[in-house]
Amino acid sequence: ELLRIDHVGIAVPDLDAAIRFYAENFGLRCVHEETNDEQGVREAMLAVGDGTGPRLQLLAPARPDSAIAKFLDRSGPGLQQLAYTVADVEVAAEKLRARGLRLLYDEPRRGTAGSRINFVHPKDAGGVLVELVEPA
Ligand code: CMX
Repeated sequence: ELLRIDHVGIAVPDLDAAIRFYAENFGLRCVHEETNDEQGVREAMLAVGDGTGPRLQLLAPARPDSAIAKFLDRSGPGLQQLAYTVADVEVAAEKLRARGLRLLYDEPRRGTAGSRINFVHPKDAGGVLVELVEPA
């Protein structure tokens, strides 16, 4: 059901500073930026190379009670999530639930650029927060 790696998410304290850092040091281009109020994040998608492969997602807290703010408080900046593209997030989530993994949401929520998303709890996925992304 997992089609490919969609993106890798990195928690950062300051989105604009991080976009600059990746542009100046690694030559990565910012191809999308948005604020997701429900998730409490400001985020940017960076293209790697010709832009056809997985992207790098920078995630900064938009409010202090958000998942990213909590992650930064506990762990500091760094890898926060690994996201896979799926064709149908409800089908993929149901299959994982049936295998005993905890999904964070009963129903998909809105992710980047109108995608539909859900997450596997990191404690059920070897310490990795796994995101399922059904693109818009
Ligand atoms: N990766 C790996 N482990 C993580 C983790 C992460 N991102 N976040 C928390 N954990 C670990 C903690 O270290 C902790 O481990 P210990 O018990 O060994 O100390 C444990 O998980 C805590 O689990 P919890 O108390 O159930 O949950 P938290 O309050 O820490 O929240 C999580 C964790 C995953 C439920 C929360 O971050 C969440 O709801 N994430 C989904 C939403 C999200 O990440 N949104 C931002 C991105 C938006 C987007 O991608 O569009």
